Amino acid sequence: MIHHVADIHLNAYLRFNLSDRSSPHIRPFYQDGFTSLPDSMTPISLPLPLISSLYHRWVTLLRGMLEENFNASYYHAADQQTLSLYDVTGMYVWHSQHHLANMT
Ligand code: NI
Repeated sequence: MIHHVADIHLNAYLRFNLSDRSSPHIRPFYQDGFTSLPDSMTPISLPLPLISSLYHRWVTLLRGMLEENFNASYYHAADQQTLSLYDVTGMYVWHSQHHLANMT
C-alpha cells in the first residue's frame, strides 16, 4: 500500500507541475503494472522518506501558489476530462486520507 501511495503521488506531483492554462495532455500510466515491479517489493523504509520529501516539496509549492494558479489544468486522456489544480488538489487530499485511514 505504501508503495502505491509513493507511485501515485510521485506521478501526481509531476502532473501538477506540468499543468498550465493550455491544459496539456498528461501521460497515463498503469497503476497495476507498478505493483509487479521489483521496487514494489522493497521494505517500507524506502518509500517512506521518498513520500516525506515529496510532500515537503508539494506542500511548499501549494503554499506558494496564488489563487489563480489553481486554475491551471491538464487533460487526462484516459478519463477524458480536464482537471484544474483545484480538482487535483482535492483528489489527492482525499487519496492521502483514504490510504491513511486504511493503514490506521
Ligand atoms: Ni489509491
